[in-house]
Amino acid sequence: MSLTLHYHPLSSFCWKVLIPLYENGTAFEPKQLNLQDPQEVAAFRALWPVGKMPVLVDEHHDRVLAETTIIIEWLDHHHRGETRFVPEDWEQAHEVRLWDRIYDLYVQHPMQRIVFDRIRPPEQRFAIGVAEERELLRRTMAMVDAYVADKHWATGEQFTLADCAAMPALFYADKVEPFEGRWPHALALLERLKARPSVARVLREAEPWFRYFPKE
Ligand SMILES: N[C@@H](CCC(=O)N[C@@H](CS)C(=O)NCC(=O)O)C(=O)O
Repeated sequence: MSLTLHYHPLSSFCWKVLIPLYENGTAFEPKQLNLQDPQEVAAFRALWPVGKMPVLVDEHHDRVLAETTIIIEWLDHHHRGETRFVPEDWEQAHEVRLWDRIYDLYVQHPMQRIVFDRIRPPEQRFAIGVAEERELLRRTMAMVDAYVADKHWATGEQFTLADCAAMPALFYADKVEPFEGRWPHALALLERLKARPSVARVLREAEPWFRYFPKE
């Protein structure tokens, strides 16, 4: 098979790439990574030294692709399907790319740091850092909520790259800073995203792993 995705079903950034693959029914081989296995980690790092999931190997084009946004742009160009993830219109594409960055950098990243702190031994936890990440996450969520108030998908009428970024970001952000009663429009967008078949499939496949999500 031409495409192989190195991933884990619980990983939020892996969801971001699974969504567009499922959206267009793109054929690929899923290779689940076991980060507890040093040999697997070494093999994965030989592929992509940064060591962040997911990584897509495109044999046909002889390319190893990392970084979710770059992977989705690649799929949109080389493995095009009915759903397009980057609009043809330059202004719209610019807006989509902005919100893709906002969801990754200011929703997912603070959320990840808050969650990762939970799995550290208590003496190595970083309370001030976590408080700062929460503050950033809350400020960003207030901005997201106001922006999506009049939108169906993350940036408007078209389901795009920004939605692929929004879904995992909002799903896990809601777990660490519950949206209910604070950010109703973001919550409504999250519910619409969860109902989309490609997203529902990602969530179904992640379900058996949810018990490993570190709660407070
Ligand atoms: N900027 C990267 C972020 C990817 C990322 O943070 N992946 C996490 C999983 S959600 C990861 O690989 N964590 C394992 C590690 O850091 O060792 C992207 O967009 O692909």
